[in-house]
Amino acid sequence: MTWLILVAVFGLSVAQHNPHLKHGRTSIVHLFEWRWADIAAECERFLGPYGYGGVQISPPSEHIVLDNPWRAWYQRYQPIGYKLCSRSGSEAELSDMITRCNNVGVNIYVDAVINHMCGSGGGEGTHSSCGSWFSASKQDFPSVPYSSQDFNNNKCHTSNGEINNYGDPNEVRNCRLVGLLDLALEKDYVRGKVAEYMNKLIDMGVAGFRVDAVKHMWPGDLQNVYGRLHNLNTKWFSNGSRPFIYQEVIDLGGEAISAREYFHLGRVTEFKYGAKLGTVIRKWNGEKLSYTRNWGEGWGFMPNGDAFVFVDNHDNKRGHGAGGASIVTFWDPRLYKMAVGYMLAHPYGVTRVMSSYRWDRNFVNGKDQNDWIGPPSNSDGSTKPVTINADLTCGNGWVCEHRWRQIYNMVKFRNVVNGQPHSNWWDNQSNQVAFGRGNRGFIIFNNDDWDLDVTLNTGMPGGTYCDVISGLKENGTCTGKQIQVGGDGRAHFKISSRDEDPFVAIHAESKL
Ligand code: QV4
Ligand code: CA
Repeated sequence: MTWLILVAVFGLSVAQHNPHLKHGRTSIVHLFEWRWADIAAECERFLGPYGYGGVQISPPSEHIVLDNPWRAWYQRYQPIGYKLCSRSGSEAELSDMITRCNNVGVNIYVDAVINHMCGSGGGEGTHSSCGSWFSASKQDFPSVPYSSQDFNNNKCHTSNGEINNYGDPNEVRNCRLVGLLDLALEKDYVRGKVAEYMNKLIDMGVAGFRVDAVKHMWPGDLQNVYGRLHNLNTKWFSNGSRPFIYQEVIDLGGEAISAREYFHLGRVTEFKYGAKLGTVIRKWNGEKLSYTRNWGEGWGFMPNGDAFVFVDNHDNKRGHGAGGASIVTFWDPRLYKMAVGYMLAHPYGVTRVMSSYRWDRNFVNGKDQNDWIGPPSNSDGSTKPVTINADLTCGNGWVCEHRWRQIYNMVKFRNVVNGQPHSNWWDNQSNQVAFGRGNRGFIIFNNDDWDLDVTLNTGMPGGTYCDVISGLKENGTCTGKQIQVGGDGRAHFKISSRDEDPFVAIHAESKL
């Protein structure tokens, strides 16, 4: 009996940590600001065939439309209701996308903005993505409906109603984050409306949620909301599957609120991961790749089973949020490919690959004045479609990091080595390191300014393998470097410090 209760309690607490990825897939990709129609096509033509397990989509809820700055990307983090028409498309297009992605085994995870509505200075009228009327000044959002009683006005005790001191948990949870009208999630009514929104998406077939601004919500309120969520749609998921929940909490240490407070509710974003990996890859603060022998919990990161990891996200790549200085992004492609390769080879955490659009940066005193610029758009403000070039890359200003060979091949690597232990570590006490994943894969990096030339035990069965960084296995032949593994598992590696990509990766399915 006690055992049964323990199972029930423990079962509940771990249920929302499982991303329900299918067909042995292990990574998701954030298709930031993509249109639903483009994501549907991408699931069928690329993500399914290349082994991606899921997509994080931009917030699908009705949002404010900003004129100043013009159609900033962050308008979607200012909901004005829960109708499902947004900059990415209509409810019908959203629904079609969810169905088509699920049908090729690619899950959809929704970015859920439930801490707040639009900014207090958001005005009044119908300048919203579905044209619903709202008034920010009266705190009136009739399409939900929410009225001023549904916001944390009296519960916030700061003079300007905003969060000024991150050292005070009451302030962080009950006051306004950059002026955003803060929902009273302790109210049964508000909890019900938020859960109704999320349940509608679950019933349509999504696999879970990236929950926005979780630091700004009380764990108890979230527990209540998550507890109201339906099981996943049995058309695509097994009976009794709970939605995957990964919660955005920026915890770099030193604040009153810690990531730990949310572990029992779902996974949590580990922001130390990208900040530290960027520092190591850039060789800042005397960091070296050889110090990553105990990467993961050994570096003070959260427990593996709670962690959701990424090299960069839509905020810290453009200086929003916190801890952005060391973050590597597509703007530094050589370092970026190594960082993403390292993340995908390493067993720690559930991994997310970023996919971006390009914008014109304009740094003044180290701050990008154009950090607000939205996705590639037509003059009427509509988002440009993602076009695909013959070499698999994207056009129209879309970067599509997830389509870079070095990155999609490492997504496949992670699938192939899934469940295998971190093994056969080697380093030169500097920035040359190598490690394997049991007998299924092996990766080696040269981030030093001199050449690497070494023979190592890979743990792999003997044979000729194709390096999936410099090329790939195509019709039984290799378009890149070939690596000979002897019957004893040993292989010779040479990586020039001037190579376009100074790392090599082989896995069981790249064997020729
Ligand atoms: C401004 C002033 C306020 C004033 C207000 C008056 O700064 O002092 O009270 O006007 O209305 C935008 C503007 C911001 C503006 C605000 C409200 O940048 O200047 O306030 O709108 O009008 C994104 C952007 C924000 C943007 C917000 C809403 O990053 O710049 O604010 O969307 O459009 C913390 C949090 C963490 C958060 C991170 C950025 O703990 O949760 O900051 N990250 C998530 C998302 C992020 C999003 C939000 C949270 C909010 O990943 O993209 O913020 O939903 O670390
Ligand atoms: Ca709040």
